[in-house]
Amino acid sequence: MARTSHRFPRSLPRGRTGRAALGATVAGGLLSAAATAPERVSQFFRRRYPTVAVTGMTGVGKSQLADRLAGRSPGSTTADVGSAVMERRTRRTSGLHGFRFLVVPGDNAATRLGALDEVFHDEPVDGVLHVVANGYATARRAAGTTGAGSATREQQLAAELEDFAITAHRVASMAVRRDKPVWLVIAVSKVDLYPDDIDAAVHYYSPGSGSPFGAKLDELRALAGGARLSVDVLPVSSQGGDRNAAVSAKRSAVLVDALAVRLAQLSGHV
Ligand SMILES: Nc1nc2c(ncn2[C@@H]2O[C@H](COP(=O)(O)OP(=O)(O)O)[C@@H](O)[C@H]2O)c(=O)[nH]1
Ligand SMILES: [Mg+2]
Repeated sequence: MARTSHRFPRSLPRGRTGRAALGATVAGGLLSAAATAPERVSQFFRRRYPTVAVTGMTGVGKSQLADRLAGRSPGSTTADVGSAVMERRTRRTSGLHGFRFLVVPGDNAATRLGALDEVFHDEPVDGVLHVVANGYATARRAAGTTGAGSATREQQLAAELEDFAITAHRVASMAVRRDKPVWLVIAVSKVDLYPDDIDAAVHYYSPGSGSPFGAKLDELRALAGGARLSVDVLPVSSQGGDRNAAVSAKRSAVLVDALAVRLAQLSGHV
Protein backbone atom coordinates (compact mmCIF):
# COMPACT_ATOMS: atom_id res chain seq x y z
CA MET A 1 0.00 0.00 0.00
CA ALA A 2 2.60 2.51 1.13
CA ARG A 3 4.71 1.67 -1.86
CA THR A 4 2.04 2.17 -4.45
CA SER A 5 0.71 5.37 -2.93
CA HIS A 6 4.27 6.66 -2.74
CA ARG A 7 4.85 6.13 -6.41
CA PHE A 8 1.57 7.58 -7.55
CA PRO A 9 2.72 11.23 -7.79
CA ARG A 10 5.19 10.25 -10.47
CA SER A 11 2.46 10.11 -13.03
CA LEU A 12 1.60 13.74 -12.42
CA PRO A 13 3.57 16.65 -13.82
CA ARG A 14 6.62 17.26 -11.74
CA GLY A 15 8.73 20.25 -10.98
CA ARG A 16 6.34 23.06 -10.20
CA THR A 17 4.99 21.84 -6.90
CA GLY A 18 6.38 19.68 -4.14
CA ARG A 19 5.39 16.09 -3.54
CA ALA A 20 3.28 16.97 -0.51
CA ALA A 21 1.24 19.40 -2.56
CA LEU A 22 0.78 16.81 -5.28
CA GLY A 23 -0.34 14.31 -2.65
CA ALA A 24 -3.00 16.75 -1.48
CA THR A 25 -4.16 17.29 -5.05
CA VAL A 26 -4.46 13.55 -5.55
CA ALA A 27 -6.41 13.07 -2.33
CA GLY A 28 -8.75 15.92 -3.19
CA GLY A 29 -9.18 14.56 -6.67
CA LEU A 30 -10.06 11.16 -5.30
CA LEU A 31 -12.67 12.53 -2.94
CA SER A 32 -14.39 14.61 -5.57
CA ALA A 33 -14.27 11.68 -7.97
CA ALA A 34 -15.82 9.46 -5.30
CA ALA A 35 -18.61 11.94 -4.83
CA THR A 36 -19.38 12.28 -8.52
CA ALA A 37 -18.34 9.33 -10.64
CA PRO A 38 -17.65 5.87 -9.21
CA GLU A 39 -16.10 4.67 -12.45
CA ARG A 40 -13.40 7.28 -12.05
CA VAL A 41 -12.51 5.80 -8.70
CA SER A 42 -11.87 2.43 -10.26
CA GLN A 43 -9.75 4.20 -12.84
CA PHE A 44 -7.78 5.76 -10.02
CA PHE A 45 -7.04 2.35 -8.53
CA ARG A 46 -6.10 0.89 -11.87
CA ARG A 47 -3.55 3.64 -12.25
CA ARG A 48 -1.77 2.33 -9.19
CA TYR A 49 -0.77 -0.84 -10.96
CA PRO A 50 2.84 -0.64 -12.12
CA THR A 51 3.09 0.28 -15.77
CA VAL A 52 5.15 -1.73 -18.23
CA ALA A 53 6.12 -0.62 -21.72
CA VAL A 54 6.07 -3.52 -24.16
CA THR A 55 8.54 -2.73 -26.93
CA GLY A 56 10.09 -4.53 -29.86
CA MET A 57 9.80 -4.48 -33.61
CA THR A 58 6.71 -5.42 -35.54
CA GLY A 59 5.90 -9.11 -35.75
CA VAL A 60 7.92 -10.33 -32.75
CA GLY A 61 4.79 -11.17 -30.75
CA LYS A 62 4.24 -8.16 -28.46
CA SER A 63 0.46 -8.10 -28.75
CA GLN A 64 0.00 -11.81 -28.18
CA LEU A 65 2.34 -11.77 -25.22
CA ALA A 66 0.56 -8.78 -23.68
CA ASP A 67 -2.73 -10.62 -24.21
CA ARG A 68 -1.40 -13.70 -22.46
CA LEU A 69 0.02 -11.69 -19.58
CA ALA A 70 -3.30 -9.89 -19.25
CA GLY A 71 -5.11 -13.22 -19.18
CA ARG A 72 -6.80 -12.78 -22.53
CA SER A 73 -6.79 -15.55 -25.03
CA PRO A 74 -4.79 -14.46 -28.06
CA GLY A 75 -7.06 -13.62 -30.90
CA SER A 76 -9.77 -12.33 -28.61
CA THR A 77 -8.54 -8.91 -29.57
CA THR A 78 -9.47 -7.06 -32.68
CA ALA A 79 -6.14 -5.26 -32.91
CA ASP A 80 -4.41 -5.61 -36.22
CA VAL A 81 -1.17 -7.44 -36.49
CA GLY A 82 1.37 -4.65 -36.60
CA SER A 83 -0.99 -2.17 -35.01
CA ALA A 84 0.07 1.45 -35.38
CA VAL A 85 -1.60 2.61 -32.20
CA MET A 86 -0.63 1.96 -28.63
CA GLU A 87 -2.46 -1.04 -27.21
CA ARG A 88 -3.32 -1.07 -23.52
CA ARG A 89 -3.80 -4.24 -21.51
CA THR A 90 -4.35 -4.70 -17.81
CA ARG A 91 -3.39 -7.76 -15.82
CA ARG A 92 -5.85 -7.89 -12.95
CA THR A 93 -5.12 -9.89 -9.87
CA SER A 94 -6.51 -10.04 -6.39
CA GLY A 95 -5.12 -7.18 -4.37
CA LEU A 96 -3.10 -4.54 -6.15
CA HIS A 97 -0.66 -6.88 -7.80
CA GLY A 98 -1.70 -6.31 -11.37
CA PHE A 99 0.05 -4.51 -14.20
CA ARG A 100 -0.78 -2.12 -16.94
CA PHE A 101 0.91 -2.97 -20.22
CA LEU A 102 1.41 -0.33 -22.88
CA VAL A 103 2.30 -1.97 -26.18
CA VAL A 104 4.34 0.47 -28.26
CA PRO A 105 3.77 0.14 -32.02
CA GLY A 106 6.75 -1.52 -33.66
CA ASP A 107 6.63 0.17 -37.00
CA ASN A 108 8.57 3.36 -37.38
CA ALA A 109 5.55 5.54 -37.92
CA ALA A 110 4.90 8.90 -36.33
CA THR A 111 2.57 7.12 -33.93
CA ARG A 112 5.51 5.11 -32.68
CA LEU A 113 7.54 8.19 -31.82
CA GLY A 114 4.58 9.61 -29.92
CA ALA A 115 4.12 6.34 -28.05
CA LEU A 116 7.81 6.20 -27.17
CA ASP A 117 7.60 9.76 -25.83
CA GLU A 118 4.56 8.84 -23.80
CA VAL A 119 5.97 5.75 -22.08
CA PHE A 120 9.55 6.90 -21.62
CA HIS A 121 9.13 10.60 -21.01
CA ASP A 122 5.66 12.01 -20.44
CA GLU A 123 4.43 9.31 -18.08
CA PRO A 124 7.51 7.17 -17.54
CA VAL A 125 6.75 3.51 -17.01
CA ASP A 126 8.00 1.43 -14.10
CA GLY A 127 9.69 -1.10 -16.32
CA VAL A 128 10.22 -2.26 -19.85
CA LEU A 129 9.41 -5.60 -21.43
CA HIS A 130 11.34 -5.71 -24.68
CA VAL A 131 10.25 -8.52 -26.96
CA VAL A 132 12.61 -10.20 -29.43
CA ALA A 133 12.05 -13.27 -31.57
CA ASN A 134 15.48 -14.65 -32.42
CA GLY A 135 15.03 -13.62 -36.03
CA TYR A 136 11.52 -15.11 -36.26
CA ALA A 137 9.55 -11.89 -36.45
CA THR A 138 6.62 -12.34 -38.76
CA ALA A 139 7.59 -10.46 -41.87
CA ARG A 140 4.98 -8.07 -43.02
CA ARG A 141 4.54 -6.55 -46.41
CA ALA A 142 4.81 -2.81 -46.54
CA ALA A 143 1.50 -1.21 -47.39
CA GLY A 144 0.89 -1.11 -51.10
CA THR A 145 3.33 -3.86 -52.00
CA THR A 146 2.54 -7.39 -52.96
CA GLY A 147 4.23 -10.72 -52.45
CA ALA A 148 5.31 -12.44 -49.26
CA GLY A 149 7.72 -10.75 -46.90
CA SER A 150 11.04 -12.37 -47.62
CA ALA A 151 13.50 -11.17 -44.99
CA THR A 152 16.03 -13.79 -43.99
CA ARG A 153 16.67 -14.63 -40.35
CA GLU A 154 19.94 -12.71 -40.52
CA GLN A 155 18.10 -9.66 -41.81
CA GLN A 156 15.50 -10.04 -39.08
CA LEU A 157 18.18 -10.28 -36.40
CA ALA A 158 19.80 -7.14 -37.80
CA ALA A 159 16.43 -5.40 -37.78
CA GLU A 160 15.84 -6.45 -34.16
CA LEU A 161 19.19 -4.96 -33.24
CA GLU A 162 18.46 -1.69 -34.97
CA ASP A 163 15.04 -1.54 -33.34
CA PHE A 164 16.53 -2.20 -29.92
CA ALA A 165 19.07 0.59 -30.35
CA ILE A 166 16.21 3.09 -30.55
CA THR A 167 14.44 1.73 -27.50
CA ALA A 168 17.71 1.41 -25.56
CA HIS A 169 18.42 5.09 -26.07
CA ARG A 170 15.02 5.98 -24.59
CA VAL A 171 15.49 3.58 -21.69
CA ALA A 172 18.91 5.08 -20.92
CA SER A 173 17.61 8.62 -20.80
CA MET A 174 14.71 7.55 -18.58
CA ALA A 175 17.12 5.74 -16.26
CA VAL A 176 19.43 8.72 -15.80
CA ARG A 177 16.49 11.03 -15.02
CA ARG A 178 15.01 8.72 -12.45
CA ASP A 179 15.77 8.43 -8.75
CA LYS A 180 15.06 4.70 -8.54
CA PRO A 181 16.37 1.85 -10.68
CA VAL A 182 14.66 0.98 -13.94
CA TRP A 183 14.20 -2.64 -14.94
CA LEU A 184 14.36 -4.13 -18.38
CA VAL A 185 13.21 -7.64 -19.18
CA ILE A 186 14.11 -9.09 -22.56
CA ALA A 187 11.42 -11.59 -23.53
CA VAL A 188 12.93 -14.03 -26.00
CA SER A 189 9.70 -15.04 -27.66
CA LYS A 190 8.42 -17.71 -30.05
CA VAL A 191 10.64 -20.38 -28.52
CA ASP A 192 8.20 -22.94 -29.95
CA LEU A 193 9.83 -22.17 -33.31
CA TYR A 194 13.36 -23.06 -32.15
CA PRO A 195 12.93 -25.49 -29.24
CA ASP A 196 16.47 -26.86 -29.49
CA ASP A 197 18.14 -23.46 -29.56
CA ILE A 198 16.51 -21.76 -26.61
CA ASP A 199 19.66 -21.59 -24.48
CA ALA A 200 21.70 -20.24 -27.37
CA ALA A 201 19.04 -17.60 -28.05
CA VAL A 202 18.88 -16.53 -24.41
CA HIS A 203 22.67 -16.24 -24.45
CA TYR A 204 22.61 -14.16 -27.63
CA TYR A 205 20.25 -11.66 -25.95
CA SER A 206 22.18 -11.47 -22.65
CA PRO A 207 24.51 -8.76 -21.38
CA GLY A 208 28.16 -9.70 -21.46
CA SER A 209 27.58 -12.42 -24.02
CA GLY A 210 29.83 -10.89 -26.65
CA SER A 211 27.04 -11.06 -29.21
CA PRO A 212 25.91 -7.98 -31.15
CA PHE A 213 22.79 -7.76 -28.99
CA GLY A 214 24.80 -8.34 -25.82
CA ALA A 215 27.10 -5.50 -26.85
CA LYS A 216 24.09 -3.17 -27.20
CA LEU A 217 22.95 -4.15 -23.71
CA ASP A 218 26.44 -3.55 -22.30
CA GLU A 219 26.44 -0.14 -23.96
CA LEU A 220 23.02 0.64 -22.49
CA ARG A 221 24.09 -0.35 -18.99
CA ALA A 222 27.22 1.76 -19.26
CA LEU A 223 25.16 4.71 -20.43
CA ALA A 224 22.45 4.35 -17.80
CA GLY A 225 24.85 3.47 -15.00
CA GLY A 226 24.88 -0.21 -14.06
CA ALA A 227 23.13 0.24 -10.71
CA ARG A 228 20.29 2.16 -12.29
CA LEU A 229 19.26 -0.55 -14.67
CA SER A 230 18.59 -4.24 -14.16
CA VAL A 231 18.42 -6.57 -17.12
CA ASP A 232 16.72 -9.98 -17.17
CA VAL A 233 16.46 -12.31 -20.14
CA LEU A 234 13.62 -14.84 -20.17
CA PRO A 235 12.41 -17.25 -22.87
CA VAL A 236 8.70 -17.35 -23.60
CA SER A 237 6.17 -18.71 -26.05
CA SER A 238 2.72 -17.24 -26.37
CA GLN A 239 1.62 -20.21 -28.41
CA GLY A 240 1.65 -23.89 -27.69
CA GLY A 241 -0.43 -26.98 -27.86
CA ASP A 242 -1.27 -26.87 -31.54
CA ARG A 243 -0.99 -30.14 -33.36
CA ASN A 244 2.58 -29.69 -34.57
CA ALA A 245 3.73 -27.26 -31.92
CA ALA A 246 7.05 -27.99 -30.28
CA VAL A 247 5.79 -26.45 -27.06
CA SER A 248 2.76 -27.80 -25.20
CA ALA A 249 0.00 -25.53 -23.96
CA LYS A 250 1.13 -26.31 -20.43
CA ARG A 251 4.76 -25.44 -21.14
CA SER A 252 3.68 -22.19 -22.76
CA ALA A 253 1.62 -21.34 -19.67
CA VAL A 254 4.60 -22.14 -17.43
CA LEU A 255 6.83 -19.77 -19.41
CA VAL A 256 4.25 -16.96 -19.42
CA ASP A 257 3.70 -17.44 -15.68
CA ALA A 258 7.45 -17.37 -14.98
CA LEU A 259 7.66 -14.09 -16.84
CA ALA A 260 4.74 -12.69 -14.84
CA VAL A 261 6.37 -13.78 -11.58
CA ARG A 262 9.58 -12.01 -12.53
CA LEU A 263 7.69 -8.82 -13.41
CA ALA A 264 5.99 -9.03 -10.02
CA GLN A 265 9.34 -9.43 -8.24
CA LEU A 266 10.83 -6.51 -10.10
CA SER A 267 7.81 -4.38 -9.20
CA GLY A 268 8.10 -5.24 -5.54
CA HIS A 269 4.82 -7.17 -5.56
CA VAL A 270 6.38 -10.23 -3.97
N1 LIG B 1 4.99 -19.57 -33.28
C1 LIG B 1 4.68 -18.49 -32.58
N2 LIG B 1 4.09 -17.43 -33.19
C2 LIG B 1 3.80 -16.36 -32.45
C3 LIG B 1 4.09 -16.28 -31.06
N3 LIG B 1 3.70 -15.07 -30.62
C4 LIG B 1 3.16 -14.43 -31.68
N4 LIG B 1 3.22 -15.20 -32.78
C5 LIG B 1 2.75 -14.85 -34.14
O1 LIG B 1 3.57 -13.81 -34.64
C6 LIG B 1 2.80 -12.85 -35.34
C7 LIG B 1 2.99 -11.49 -34.74
O2 LIG B 1 2.45 -11.49 -33.42
P1 LIG B 1 1.96 -10.13 -32.77
O3 LIG B 1 1.65 -10.40 -31.34
O4 LIG B 1 0.91 -9.51 -33.58
O5 LIG B 1 3.30 -9.27 -32.90
P2 LIG B 1 3.54 -7.71 -32.68
O6 LIG B 1 3.56 -7.07 -34.02
O7 LIG B 1 4.87 -7.63 -32.02
O8 LIG B 1 2.44 -7.21 -31.80
C8 LIG B 1 1.36 -13.34 -35.30
O9 LIG B 1 1.09 -14.01 -36.50
C9 LIG B 1 1.34 -14.30 -34.12
O10 LIG B 1 0.40 -15.31 -34.32
C10 LIG B 1 4.71 -17.42 -30.44
O11 LIG B 1 5.02 -17.45 -29.26
N5 LIG B 1 4.98 -18.48 -31.26
MG1 LIG C 1 1.01 -5.82 -32.17
